[in-house]
Amino acid sequence: MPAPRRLTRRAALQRAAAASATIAGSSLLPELAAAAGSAAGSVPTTRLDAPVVVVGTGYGGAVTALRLAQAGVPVLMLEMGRAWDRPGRDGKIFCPTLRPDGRAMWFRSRTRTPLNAMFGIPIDMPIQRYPGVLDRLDFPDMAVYVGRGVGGGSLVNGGMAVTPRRADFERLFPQVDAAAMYDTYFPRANAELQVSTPPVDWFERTPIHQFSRVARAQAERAGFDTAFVPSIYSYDYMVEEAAGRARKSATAQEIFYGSNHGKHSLDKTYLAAALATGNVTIASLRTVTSVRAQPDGRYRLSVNRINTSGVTVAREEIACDRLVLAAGTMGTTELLLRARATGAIDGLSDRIGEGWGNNGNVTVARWNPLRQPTGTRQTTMPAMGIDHRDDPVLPTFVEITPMPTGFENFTSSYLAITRNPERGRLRYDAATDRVQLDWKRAQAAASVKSLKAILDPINRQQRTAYRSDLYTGGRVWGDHYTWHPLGGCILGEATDLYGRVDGAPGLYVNDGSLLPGYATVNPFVTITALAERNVEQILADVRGA
Ligand code: FAE
Repeated sequence: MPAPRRLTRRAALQRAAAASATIAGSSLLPELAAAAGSAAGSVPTTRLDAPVVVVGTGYGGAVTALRLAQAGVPVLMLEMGRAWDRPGRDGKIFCPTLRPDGRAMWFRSRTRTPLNAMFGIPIDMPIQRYPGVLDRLDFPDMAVYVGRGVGGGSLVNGGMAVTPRRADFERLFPQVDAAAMYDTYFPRANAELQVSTPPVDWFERTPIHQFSRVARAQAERAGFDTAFVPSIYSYDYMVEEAAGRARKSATAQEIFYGSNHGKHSLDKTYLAAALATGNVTIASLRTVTSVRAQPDGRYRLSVNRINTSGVTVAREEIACDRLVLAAGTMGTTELLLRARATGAIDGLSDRIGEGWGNNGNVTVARWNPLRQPTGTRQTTMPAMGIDHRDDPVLPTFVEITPMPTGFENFTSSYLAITRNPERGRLRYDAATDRVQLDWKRAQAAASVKSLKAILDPINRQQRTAYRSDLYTGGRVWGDHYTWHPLGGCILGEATDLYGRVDGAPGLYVNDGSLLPGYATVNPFVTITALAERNVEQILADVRGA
């Protein structure tokens, strides 16, 4: 297909003016503006034109928008979730974790929590169908959790902001210049994300981290090292919150249905800075259903604009010179697989959909001896991990996660990131027009083995056991779901070394789908830093350099 045209600044501004003239009015309050219903066939279609479109407002999309906008390039961002900027009737933007409502989950009539039982009793609750902030994509042997809304995964994640060790990064990305990553892009990402670490004195005495200290002491007694885990939850805020001087969020069980306070989610960092340039328009409640190459070298997106009932109230056909897919591993890969299968874009790589991984995620909880209580008040934001990454056979990073039930539960719980060589495959299913994941439960066995290698010795020493009452059916290992889907459009395989999609000039991927299924630690800092690196190439292309 022809190469995309070089975009002059004048042409870019003209297009952006045309795009924002049409979009801005509806993007200010898109959920309310879109309230009118529509019968099938009567949905109006609007045609728009934009120089650069970014699909998705998570880490990769937010970095891309900010850096292009700072360079004077107008950017239109499309996001299927809502903007989480207005409180509900209870005065809060996000709903309480223990009393969830529609804000909790993406169009479900019942919550689907990962730990779905307590003492064997199911804990999921009925909710209203609404474009809530946490989505769960169910496949036969794997459930994938993702964030929905302006800010993507940053709205719901555990805030753990871990930079991989340089040697580990070099093994994952041998063709990427590690010196540039560690001198420039990782520091830049950490600064923009406002990552902080807990003040050590405070950590050692605060009741809200008793659970961390108990699990640390047990790990160290069994001969394992531990390390602090940085966070995008502000520790300045956390200290005040723990002391009762700031409104409660992390100490009020808030986490995966959104944090009302304290957290530097992307809407407060990258996206706020991007909007402040005046060059970015964010259109929420817009689902991109397909992307297509036009004969003139541009791309066209078909977009459904939905209301808060999930009804499509309008359609938009948007043409652009450059298209950046940052819809996350699942969203980006689905759009590209659909485009390949339907012939909407010729020449896409066979590697699209390959190399999906769950970052070796597996979770588990252990009972503790009664003489080692973990505390009735716990923060939801983890701050410590068992660092077993040096093990040559089963390198593992095990985060000590809270279980903030509000009563003493004598439990230590963990999220492990393990090096599991197994990979799944995303493929397009024409019958449902959706992506399917080929992944079998047995593929998680290596991850469970890695975690057992650390926790079995601790159990032996403490004379304790794993809990089997936190999932219905008596399951012990949380190896059937993931917070960290990665891969599908791997850097240097489905794209070039900067996320430029093979065979499709002007089309870019800049999100977690570029990572090879495993990041050695929690992934968003790596996604952000790589996006910072890749966007420089996108900008050079836009300028025609
Ligand atoms: P992501 O942040 O997922 O953003 C993609 C955006 O695109 C989303 O807002 C989607 O709604 C939107 N989108 C998708 N498809 C479409 C479409 N067709 N049209 C329009 N919009 C679309 O992508 N990682 C860590 O490093 N530390 C943690 O502590 C951590 N905890 C987590 C806890 C939870 C509950 C979850 C769900 C994830 C967690 N993660 C954590 C993972 C992390 O949030 C995730 O890797 C990043 O958010 C991925 O960033 P991307 O830019 O790839």
